Amino acid sequence: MPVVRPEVLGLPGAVAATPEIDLETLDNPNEAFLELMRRGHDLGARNHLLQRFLDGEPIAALGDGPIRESFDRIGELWHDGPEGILIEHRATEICVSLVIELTKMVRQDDGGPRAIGGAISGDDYKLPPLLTTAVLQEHGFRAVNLGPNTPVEVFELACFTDDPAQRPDFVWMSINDLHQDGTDLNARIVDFAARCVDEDLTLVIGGRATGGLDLDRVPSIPGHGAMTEFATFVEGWKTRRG
Ligand code: B12
Repeated sequence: MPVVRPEVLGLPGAVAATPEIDLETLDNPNEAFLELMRRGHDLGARNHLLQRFLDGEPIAALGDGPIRESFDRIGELWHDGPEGILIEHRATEICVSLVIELTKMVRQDDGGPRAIGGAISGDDYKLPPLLTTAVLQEHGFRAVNLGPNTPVEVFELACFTDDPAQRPDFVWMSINDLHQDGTDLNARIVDFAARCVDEDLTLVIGGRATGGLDLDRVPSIPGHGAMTEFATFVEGWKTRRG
């Protein structure tokens, strides 16, 4: 029997099966995803993303492509009033659950390197840490996400624990809002980065506000503005590590 609505069974279906939106007129698939997100069409957005994932697009490419591009556009709508804010908040929640779902679809490698990270203090953005974690898992890491708004002391605790079994092999920070909360956040991050260099722990930073950090003291710390670039970096890192 034909499956009429695969999404109710938890299966991805063709985007064309989203009858109320004529996505066929949109030749760029990222535009189709934007349209689904703009309308809050969670099942359609899920079908679209899962289908592209199953067709072979890596999570990093989905993050830099449909996800980032749609938020670049949705992020402008608040200028037009509260409806724009509604669309933005709804789209964020839809996308958070989609990225979590993608993370569950990648193979878990029990022997993979351990990675930990999150977004810094004052940075409330959920999607960049979730996407970073998903990309790391897709590349065979055992990745732990500390989520948004993580104080530097928590990174220190997680990374420099005395228990060798708990120490990560790789740490990352997502910096999308370099919020100054009275403490000198920049200096704290740089101190943490210097300690990572001393203890031979790889630290990678990424995100929209990375350029606002003064990293002159730790020039060897890699910074990435996109997930595809980061995915290439982690593959090289794994090869160098052997
Ligand atoms: C959703 C959203 C919010 C939500 C966040 C909800 C949540 N809990 O996640 C809420 C409502 C909280 C919010 C609040 C604010 N926001 Co806001 N927000 C956005 C929006 C629409 C999407 C952000 C997002 O998740 N994008 C999707 C992710 C996947 O893309 P990305 O962030 O670009 O990340 C990519 C890269 O940077 C990189 N990357 C990111 N992190 C990392 C980490 C590593 C390790 C690596 C390797 C790579 C990497 O890879 C990603 C994929 O390519 C953006 C618009 C936009 N253009 O992004 C505005 C936007 C960022 N916000 C903006 C503003 C102004 C604000 C507020 C100040 C508004 C206010 N007046 O209160 C506050 C500040 C909050 C704070 N303290 O941080 C502005 C920032 C302008 C600027 N010059 O910086 C933007 C650009 C909107 C706009 N066009 O005006 N926002």
